[in-house]
Amino acid sequence: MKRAALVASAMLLAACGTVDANDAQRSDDVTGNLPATGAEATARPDRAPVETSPPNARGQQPAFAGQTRAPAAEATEVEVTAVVDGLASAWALEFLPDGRMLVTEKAGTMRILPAGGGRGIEVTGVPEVDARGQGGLLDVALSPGFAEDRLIYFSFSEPREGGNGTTLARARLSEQGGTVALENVEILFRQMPTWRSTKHYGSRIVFTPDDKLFLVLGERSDPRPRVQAQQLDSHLGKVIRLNLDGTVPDDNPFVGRDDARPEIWSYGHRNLQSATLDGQGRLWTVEHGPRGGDELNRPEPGKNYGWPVITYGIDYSGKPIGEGITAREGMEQPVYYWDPVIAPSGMAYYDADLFPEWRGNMLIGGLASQGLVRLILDGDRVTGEERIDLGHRIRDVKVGPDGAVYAVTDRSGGQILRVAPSRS
Ligand SMILES: [Ca+2]
Ligand SMILES: [Ca+2]
Repeated sequence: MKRAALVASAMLLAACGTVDANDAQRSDDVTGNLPATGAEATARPDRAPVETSPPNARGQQPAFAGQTRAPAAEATEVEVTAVVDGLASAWALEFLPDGRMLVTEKAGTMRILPAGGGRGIEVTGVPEVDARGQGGLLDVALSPGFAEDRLIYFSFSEPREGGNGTTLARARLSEQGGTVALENVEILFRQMPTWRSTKHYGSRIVFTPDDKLFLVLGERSDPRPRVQAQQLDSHLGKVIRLNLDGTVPDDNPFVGRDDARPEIWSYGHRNLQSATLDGQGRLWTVEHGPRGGDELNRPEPGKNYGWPVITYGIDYSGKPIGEGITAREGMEQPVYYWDPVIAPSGMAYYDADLFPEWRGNMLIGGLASQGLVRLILDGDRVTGEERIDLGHRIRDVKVGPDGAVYAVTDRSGGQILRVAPSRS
């Protein structure tokens, strides 16, 4: 019997700079059959969950089996290489069609990085951002027609009269003679109301195959704006759906209602910082919950995801959130939740060839959890979870053109880590 357990050793072959060695080895004790290829093959229902710490919220029960602490997935042996370093609190990563990387940094810079490393070229013309607290230059995404239109979409904490707010813009990425500039910067959407806060801006931008976009947003955190996550006349704590030019699609769920903002797709969210489409083109999100309440959802039009009326976990003060309830009629349950939290960042749906056993899985960056969270899905249920320790707070996750997974580390001296199957 071949030992199925593989050691998740992160072999750090730094192409530039150094990476903290991660010599923590995970042992596991399973001696079952080796799986065939395929996403379902690494789900191991016989296993204990990866999370072994006690939950923050004692006494809360999941609404259904498998809603939290799914069985540990088959561990993956990976090799981690730092391909870029020296970034300053990078927030988002996208690959350009030629393989270079487009990166945002929180303080308000955007860079194009050569695939081989180095700090690359700074993009000029980025609007002013409010980089205090959790704010700054946030997500970036390439237009679906980028090869022809050279448009990029980006979100940022916009300084405004009376406060700030998350704003979505697009611009043409104009490159000539070794310089790159944003031209024709167009504001497409402003989250309203403007608020005085430095927290919970969201955000991620996701394009759909039918030429729409989702922008996922936070609820600005404080008790006063927080309740607006339940209000349809506010953009706080919402998933927003727009046409590519920023106008409102006719088939959005609240179009035509006087008491609702028409951009809203779903509501009752806390601070959404992860979003991606699955293989069927459906939106999935992960939001930062309270202490012990991070959650995975598949937001559907017009539905209420509960915050702050229902939630798992407790307030960071240790008190219950609201009435301390986890379920209510008319409010959606998360597909999955984490207590303790992972502190999610970017996420990616894996459909490449380099990790055949990961196809159909969700990969979520973790700030507090300092690595990748890999979720195995069976239909719309989570059946397995793996933690891939990268030893750093992870701010964004992308699947590269080579099928490797690229993870962006947070804070100064930030790196882009390439995660590939171990060659051993
Ligand atoms: Ca992005
Ligand atoms: Ca919820």
